[in-house]
Amino acid sequence: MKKSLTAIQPSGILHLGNLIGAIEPAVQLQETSQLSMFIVDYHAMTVPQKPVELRKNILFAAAAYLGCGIDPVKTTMFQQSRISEHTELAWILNCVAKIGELERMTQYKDKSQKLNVKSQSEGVSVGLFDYPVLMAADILLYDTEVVPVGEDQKQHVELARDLAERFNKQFGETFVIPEPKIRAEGARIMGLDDATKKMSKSATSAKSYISLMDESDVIRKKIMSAVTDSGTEIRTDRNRPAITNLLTIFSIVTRRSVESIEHSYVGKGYGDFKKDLAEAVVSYLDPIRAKIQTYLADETELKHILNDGAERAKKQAQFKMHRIRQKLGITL
Ligand code: ATP
Ligand code: LTN
Repeated sequence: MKKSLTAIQPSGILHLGNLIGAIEPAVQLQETSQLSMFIVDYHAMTVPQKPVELRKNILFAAAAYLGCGIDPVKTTMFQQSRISEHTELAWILNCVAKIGELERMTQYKDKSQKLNVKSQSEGVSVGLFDYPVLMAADILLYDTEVVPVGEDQKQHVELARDLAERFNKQFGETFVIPEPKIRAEGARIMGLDDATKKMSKSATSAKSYISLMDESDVIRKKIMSAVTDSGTEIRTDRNRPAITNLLTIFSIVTRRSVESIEHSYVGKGYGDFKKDLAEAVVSYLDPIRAKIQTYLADETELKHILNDGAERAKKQAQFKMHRIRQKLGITL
Protein backbone atom coordinates (compact mmCIF):
# COMPACT_ATOMS: atom_id res chain seq x y z
CA MET A 1 0.00 0.00 0.00
CA LYS A 2 1.17 3.53 -0.79
CA LYS A 3 1.86 5.90 2.09
CA SER A 4 -0.20 9.07 2.19
CA LEU A 5 -0.19 11.90 4.70
CA THR A 6 -1.92 15.18 5.34
CA ALA A 7 -2.42 17.66 8.17
CA ILE A 8 -4.48 20.64 9.18
CA GLN A 9 -3.80 23.51 11.55
CA PRO A 10 -5.90 23.71 14.71
CA SER A 11 -6.74 27.35 14.22
CA GLY A 12 -10.34 27.47 15.39
CA ILE A 13 -12.88 26.72 12.75
CA LEU A 14 -12.71 24.32 9.83
CA HIS A 15 -14.61 25.31 6.72
CA LEU A 16 -16.18 23.73 3.68
CA GLY A 17 -12.98 24.44 1.67
CA ASN A 18 -10.88 22.44 4.16
CA LEU A 19 -13.39 19.60 4.00
CA ILE A 20 -13.56 19.51 0.21
CA GLY A 21 -9.90 20.31 -0.54
CA ALA A 22 -8.15 18.21 2.08
CA ILE A 23 -10.30 16.14 4.44
CA GLU A 24 -12.58 14.41 1.92
CA PRO A 25 -9.70 13.31 -0.34
CA ALA A 26 -7.93 11.96 2.76
CA VAL A 27 -11.03 10.04 3.84
CA GLN A 28 -11.05 8.40 0.41
CA LEU A 29 -7.32 7.69 0.51
CA GLN A 30 -7.56 5.82 3.80
CA GLU A 31 -9.31 3.02 1.88
CA THR A 32 -6.50 2.49 -0.61
CA SER A 33 -3.37 3.74 1.17
CA GLN A 34 -1.71 3.83 4.55
CA LEU A 35 -2.79 7.29 5.73
CA SER A 36 -1.33 9.47 8.47
CA MET A 37 -3.48 12.46 9.35
CA PHE A 38 -2.43 14.85 12.05
CA ILE A 39 -3.04 18.15 13.75
CA VAL A 40 -0.20 20.61 13.25
CA ASP A 41 -0.22 22.53 16.50
CA TYR A 42 3.38 23.71 16.01
CA HIS A 43 2.37 25.19 12.65
CA ALA A 44 -0.53 27.00 14.32
CA MET A 45 1.94 28.64 16.72
CA THR A 46 3.58 30.55 13.87
CA VAL A 47 0.95 33.21 14.56
CA PRO A 48 0.02 34.21 18.15
CA GLN A 49 -2.16 31.68 20.00
CA LYS A 50 -3.84 31.70 23.40
CA PRO A 51 -2.97 28.45 25.24
CA VAL A 52 -6.53 27.76 26.39
CA GLU A 53 -7.88 28.28 22.87
CA LEU A 54 -5.16 26.22 21.25
CA ARG A 55 -5.90 23.24 23.48
CA LYS A 56 -9.60 23.51 22.64
CA ASN A 57 -8.83 23.81 18.93
CA ILE A 58 -6.63 20.70 18.93
CA LEU A 59 -9.47 18.65 20.40
CA PHE A 60 -11.90 20.23 17.96
CA ALA A 61 -9.69 19.32 14.97
CA ALA A 62 -9.54 15.72 16.20
CA ALA A 63 -13.34 15.59 16.56
CA ALA A 64 -13.71 17.14 13.10
CA TYR A 65 -11.46 14.56 11.45
CA LEU A 66 -13.48 11.77 13.04
CA GLY A 67 -16.81 13.41 12.26
CA CYS A 68 -15.80 13.75 8.61
CA GLY A 69 -15.03 10.04 8.38
CA ILE A 70 -11.42 9.49 9.37
CA ASP A 71 -11.21 6.02 10.89
CA PRO A 72 -8.55 5.98 13.65
CA VAL A 73 -8.03 2.24 13.22
CA LYS A 74 -7.12 2.47 9.55
CA THR A 75 -5.47 5.88 9.85
CA THR A 76 -2.69 7.02 12.17
CA MET A 77 -4.23 10.13 13.68
CA PHE A 78 -2.16 12.23 16.07
CA GLN A 79 -0.95 15.59 17.31
CA GLN A 80 2.25 16.86 15.67
CA SER A 81 3.90 18.18 18.85
CA ARG A 82 3.79 14.72 20.45
CA ILE A 83 6.40 13.50 17.96
CA SER A 84 9.59 15.46 18.67
CA GLU A 85 11.21 14.01 15.52
CA HIS A 86 9.20 16.52 13.43
CA THR A 87 11.06 19.47 14.91
CA GLU A 88 14.34 17.57 14.97
CA LEU A 89 14.13 16.86 11.25
CA ALA A 90 12.96 20.44 10.61
CA TRP A 91 16.27 21.66 12.06
CA ILE A 92 18.24 19.37 9.78
CA LEU A 93 16.22 20.48 6.75
CA ASN A 94 16.76 24.13 7.80
CA CYS A 95 20.40 23.50 7.05
CA VAL A 96 19.49 22.22 3.57
CA ALA A 97 16.87 24.87 2.67
CA LYS A 98 17.91 28.25 1.29
CA ILE A 99 16.55 31.58 2.49
CA GLY A 100 15.80 32.57 -1.12
CA GLU A 101 13.50 29.63 -1.72
CA LEU A 102 11.54 30.30 1.47
CA GLU A 103 11.19 33.95 0.48
CA ARG A 104 9.44 32.81 -2.68
CA MET A 105 6.64 31.03 -0.77
CA THR A 106 3.44 32.88 -1.62
CA GLN A 107 1.69 31.89 1.61
CA TYR A 108 4.51 33.50 3.62
CA LYS A 109 4.29 36.65 1.54
CA ASP A 110 0.49 36.85 1.95
CA LYS A 111 0.40 36.02 5.64
CA SER A 112 3.27 38.29 6.66
CA GLN A 113 1.57 41.15 4.82
CA LYS A 114 -1.78 40.42 6.45
CA LEU A 115 -0.24 40.56 9.93
CA ASN A 116 0.12 44.27 9.21
CA VAL A 117 2.97 44.90 11.64
CA LYS A 118 4.90 48.15 11.76
CA SER A 119 8.14 46.65 10.57
CA GLN A 120 8.33 43.28 8.83
CA SER A 121 11.66 42.35 10.39
CA GLU A 122 10.41 43.08 13.91
CA GLY A 123 6.91 41.73 13.75
CA VAL A 124 6.74 38.47 11.78
CA SER A 125 7.88 35.35 13.61
CA VAL A 126 10.79 33.30 12.33
CA GLY A 127 8.37 30.38 12.64
CA LEU A 128 6.06 31.81 9.99
CA PHE A 129 9.00 32.09 7.61
CA ASP A 130 10.22 28.60 8.45
CA TYR A 131 6.75 26.99 8.35
CA PRO A 132 7.30 25.21 4.99
CA VAL A 133 10.46 23.51 6.30
CA LEU A 134 8.54 22.07 9.25
CA MET A 135 5.90 20.92 6.76
CA ALA A 136 8.62 19.25 4.67
CA ALA A 137 9.82 17.45 7.80
CA ASP A 138 6.23 16.30 8.52
CA ILE A 139 6.06 14.75 5.07
CA LEU A 140 9.56 13.30 4.67
CA LEU A 141 9.71 11.71 8.13
CA TYR A 142 7.12 9.10 7.13
CA ASP A 143 8.38 8.15 3.63
CA THR A 144 5.21 9.74 2.27
CA GLU A 145 4.39 9.13 -1.38
CA VAL A 146 1.09 11.02 -1.69
CA VAL A 147 0.05 14.29 -0.02
CA PRO A 148 -3.63 15.23 -0.50
CA VAL A 149 -3.92 19.01 -0.12
CA GLY A 150 -5.74 22.01 -1.52
CA GLU A 151 -4.21 24.02 -4.34
CA ASP A 152 -2.69 26.61 -1.96
CA GLN A 153 -0.36 24.00 -0.43
CA LYS A 154 1.11 22.75 -3.71
CA GLN A 155 4.10 25.07 -3.53
CA HIS A 156 4.94 23.77 -0.05
CA VAL A 157 4.84 20.14 -1.19
CA GLU A 158 7.10 21.08 -4.10
CA LEU A 159 9.57 22.55 -1.62
CA ALA A 160 9.50 19.26 0.31
CA ARG A 161 10.35 17.47 -2.95
CA ASP A 162 13.25 19.85 -3.63
CA LEU A 163 14.66 19.45 -0.12
CA ALA A 164 14.37 15.65 -0.32
CA GLU A 165 16.18 15.56 -3.66
CA ARG A 166 18.92 17.89 -2.43
CA PHE A 167 19.44 15.86 0.74
CA ASN A 168 19.51 12.57 -1.21
CA LYS A 169 22.11 13.96 -3.59
CA GLN A 170 24.31 15.15 -0.75
CA PHE A 171 23.98 12.22 1.67
CA GLY A 172 22.71 9.31 -0.45
CA GLU A 173 19.19 7.87 -0.93
CA THR A 174 17.29 8.70 2.27
CA PHE A 175 13.95 10.30 1.48
CA VAL A 176 11.05 9.25 -0.71
CA ILE A 177 10.05 12.04 -3.12
CA PRO A 178 6.41 12.96 -2.31
CA GLU A 179 3.69 13.85 -4.84
CA PRO A 180 0.98 16.40 -4.10
CA LYS A 181 -2.52 15.07 -4.82
CA ILE A 182 -4.80 17.91 -5.77
CA ARG A 183 -8.37 17.16 -6.75
CA ALA A 184 -9.44 18.27 -10.21
CA GLU A 185 -12.52 20.16 -9.01
CA GLY A 186 -12.78 21.79 -5.59
CA ALA A 187 -9.09 22.18 -4.78
CA ARG A 188 -9.68 25.89 -4.37
CA ILE A 189 -13.12 26.75 -3.05
CA MET A 190 -13.50 30.51 -3.18
CA GLY A 191 -14.88 32.91 -0.57
CA LEU A 192 -18.65 33.47 -0.61
CA ASP A 193 -18.21 37.22 -0.18
CA ASP A 194 -15.36 37.55 -2.67
CA ALA A 195 -14.94 34.89 -5.32
CA THR A 196 -11.47 36.12 -6.23
CA LYS A 197 -10.05 35.01 -2.84
CA LYS A 198 -9.98 31.46 -1.52
CA MET A 199 -12.35 30.47 1.27
CA SER A 200 -10.17 30.97 4.32
CA LYS A 201 -10.31 30.66 8.10
CA SER A 202 -8.44 33.89 8.52
CA ALA A 203 -10.91 35.85 6.35
CA THR A 204 -11.97 39.09 8.00
CA SER A 205 -15.66 38.25 7.65
CA ALA A 206 -17.34 35.00 8.71
CA LYS A 207 -19.57 35.48 5.64
CA SER A 208 -16.62 34.36 3.54
CA TYR A 209 -16.81 30.75 4.70
CA ILE A 210 -19.19 28.03 5.75
CA SER A 211 -17.89 26.57 8.97
CA LEU A 212 -18.41 22.86 9.57
CA MET A 213 -20.17 23.93 12.79
CA ASP A 214 -22.53 26.50 11.22
CA GLU A 215 -26.18 25.75 12.05
CA SER A 216 -28.54 25.13 9.11
CA ASP A 217 -30.04 28.62 9.23
CA VAL A 218 -26.65 30.26 9.24
CA ILE A 219 -25.65 28.19 6.20
CA ARG A 220 -28.85 29.24 4.40
CA LYS A 221 -28.23 32.92 5.16
CA LYS A 222 -24.61 32.79 4.03
CA ILE A 223 -25.46 31.11 0.75
CA MET A 224 -28.41 33.38 0.01
CA SER A 225 -26.17 36.41 0.52
CA ALA A 226 -23.20 35.01 -1.43
CA VAL A 227 -21.97 37.42 -4.12
CA THR A 228 -22.91 36.69 -7.72
CA ASP A 229 -21.54 37.93 -11.02
CA SER A 230 -23.24 40.07 -13.59
CA GLY A 231 -25.56 38.17 -15.91
CA THR A 232 -28.31 35.79 -14.86
CA GLU A 233 -27.35 32.47 -16.39
CA ILE A 234 -26.46 29.55 -14.11
CA ARG A 235 -23.40 28.48 -16.03
CA THR A 236 -19.66 28.11 -15.33
CA ASP A 237 -17.52 30.68 -17.05
CA ARG A 238 -13.94 31.72 -16.43
CA ASN A 239 -15.06 35.34 -16.28
CA ARG A 240 -17.81 34.63 -13.74
CA PRO A 241 -15.92 33.24 -10.73
CA ALA A 242 -18.78 33.53 -8.21
CA ILE A 243 -21.33 31.35 -10.03
CA THR A 244 -18.54 28.99 -11.09
CA ASN A 245 -17.61 28.55 -7.41
CA LEU A 246 -21.22 27.97 -6.34
CA LEU A 247 -21.67 25.40 -9.11
CA THR A 248 -18.50 23.59 -8.02
CA ILE A 249 -19.79 23.42 -4.44
CA PHE A 250 -23.22 22.23 -5.63
CA SER A 251 -21.63 19.54 -7.75
CA ILE A 252 -19.38 18.25 -4.96
CA VAL A 253 -21.98 18.16 -2.20
CA THR A 254 -24.59 16.44 -4.40
CA ARG A 255 -22.11 14.31 -6.40
CA ARG A 256 -23.83 15.48 -9.58
CA SER A 257 -21.94 16.75 -12.60
CA VAL A 258 -21.79 20.52 -13.15
CA GLU A 259 -23.35 20.03 -16.62
CA SER A 260 -26.40 18.28 -15.22
CA ILE A 261 -26.88 21.03 -12.62
CA GLU A 262 -26.52 23.74 -15.27
CA HIS A 263 -29.11 21.88 -17.33
CA SER A 264 -31.61 21.86 -14.43
CA TYR A 265 -31.42 25.65 -14.09
CA VAL A 266 -31.85 26.72 -17.68
CA GLY A 267 -34.42 29.52 -17.62
CA LYS A 268 -34.34 29.78 -13.81
CA GLY A 269 -32.78 32.53 -11.68
CA TYR A 270 -30.20 32.81 -8.92
CA GLY A 271 -32.93 32.75 -6.27
CA ASP A 272 -34.05 29.21 -7.08
CA PHE A 273 -30.49 28.04 -7.58
CA LYS A 274 -29.23 29.44 -4.27
CA LYS A 275 -32.20 28.03 -2.33
CA ASP A 276 -31.49 24.54 -3.67
CA LEU A 277 -27.76 24.92 -3.13
CA ALA A 278 -28.36 25.99 0.49
CA GLU A 279 -30.50 22.88 1.11
CA ALA A 280 -27.89 20.67 -0.54
CA VAL A 281 -25.11 22.07 1.67
CA VAL A 282 -27.31 21.77 4.76
CA SER A 283 -28.02 18.09 4.03
CA TYR A 284 -24.35 17.48 3.39
CA LEU A 285 -23.09 19.15 6.57
CA ASP A 286 -25.88 18.31 9.05
CA PRO A 287 -24.81 14.71 9.74
CA ILE A 288 -21.13 15.74 9.86
CA ARG A 289 -21.85 18.47 12.42
CA ALA A 290 -23.86 16.03 14.54
CA LYS A 291 -21.00 13.52 14.53
CA ILE A 292 -18.43 16.20 15.40
CA GLN A 293 -20.61 17.23 18.36
CA THR A 294 -20.80 13.65 19.59
CA TYR A 295 -17.01 13.27 19.46
CA LEU A 296 -16.50 16.67 21.11
CA ALA A 297 -18.59 15.57 24.06
CA ASP A 298 -16.12 12.78 24.90
CA GLU A 299 -12.74 14.39 25.55
CA THR A 300 -11.37 11.22 27.17
CA GLU A 301 -12.04 9.22 24.02
CA LEU A 302 -10.46 11.94 21.82
CA LYS A 303 -7.32 11.95 23.96
CA HIS A 304 -7.24 8.16 23.87
CA ILE A 305 -7.42 8.14 20.05
CA LEU A 306 -4.68 10.79 19.76
CA ASN A 307 -2.46 8.91 22.23
CA ASP A 308 -2.83 5.69 20.34
CA GLY A 309 -2.01 7.44 17.04
CA ALA A 310 1.03 9.16 18.60
CA GLU A 311 2.42 5.82 19.80
CA ARG A 312 2.14 4.37 16.29
CA ALA A 313 3.62 7.48 14.63
CA LYS A 314 6.47 7.67 17.17
CA LYS A 315 7.74 4.21 16.23
CA GLN A 316 7.92 5.11 12.53
CA ALA A 317 9.49 8.51 13.25
CA GLN A 318 12.17 7.10 15.57
CA PHE A 319 13.12 4.47 13.02
CA LYS A 320 13.47 7.04 10.25
CA MET A 321 15.41 9.55 12.37
CA HIS A 322 17.89 6.85 13.30
CA ARG A 323 18.59 6.31 9.60
CA ILE A 324 18.83 10.05 8.91
CA ARG A 325 21.34 10.55 11.73
CA GLN A 326 23.46 7.73 10.32
CA LYS A 327 23.45 9.34 6.88
CA LEU A 328 24.55 12.65 8.38
CA GLY A 329 27.51 11.04 10.14
CA ILE A 330 26.40 12.08 13.62
CA THR A 331 25.83 8.55 14.91
CA LEU A 332 29.04 7.64 16.70
P1 ATP B 1 -5.79 30.06 6.32
O1 ATP B 1 -6.58 30.48 5.12
O2 ATP B 1 -6.11 30.82 7.54
O3 ATP B 1 -4.34 29.95 6.02
P2 ATP B 1 -6.82 27.60 5.66
O4 ATP B 1 -8.27 27.84 5.63
O5 ATP B 1 -6.05 27.59 4.38
O6 ATP B 1 -6.19 28.60 6.65
P3 ATP B 1 -5.29 25.34 6.46
O7 ATP B 1 -5.25 24.67 7.79
O8 ATP B 1 -4.13 26.17 6.10
O9 ATP B 1 -6.58 26.23 6.37
O10 ATP B 1 -5.55 24.27 5.33
C1 ATP B 1 -5.91 22.95 5.57
C2 ATP B 1 -6.11 22.22 4.27
O11 ATP B 1 -7.27 22.71 3.61
C3 ATP B 1 -4.95 22.37 3.26
O12 ATP B 1 -4.74 21.16 2.58
C4 ATP B 1 -5.46 23.43 2.33
O13 ATP B 1 -4.87 23.33 1.05
C5 ATP B 1 -6.94 23.09 2.27
N1 ATP B 1 -7.70 24.29 1.94
C6 ATP B 1 -7.70 25.44 2.62
N2 ATP B 1 -8.52 26.34 2.05
C7 ATP B 1 -9.08 25.72 0.98
C8 ATP B 1 -10.01 26.12 -0.02
N3 ATP B 1 -10.54 27.32 0.00
N4 ATP B 1 -10.36 25.23 -0.97
C9 ATP B 1 -9.83 23.98 -0.97
N5 ATP B 1 -8.92 23.54 -0.07
C10 ATP B 1 -8.55 24.39 0.90
N1 LTN C 1 0.62 23.79 5.83
C1 LTN C 1 -0.56 22.97 5.77
C2 LTN C 1 -0.70 22.06 6.94
C3 LTN C 1 0.36 21.03 6.95
C4 LTN C 1 0.46 19.91 6.09
C5 LTN C 1 1.62 19.19 6.52
C6 LTN C 1 -0.30 19.45 5.01
C7 LTN C 1 1.39 20.96 7.84
N2 LTN C 1 2.16 19.85 7.58
C8 LTN C 1 2.02 18.02 5.86
C9 LTN C 1 0.11 18.27 4.36
C10 LTN C 1 1.26 17.58 4.79
C11 LTN C 1 -1.78 23.85 5.69
O1 LTN C 1 -2.78 23.39 5.33
N3 LTN C 1 -1.74 25.05 6.06
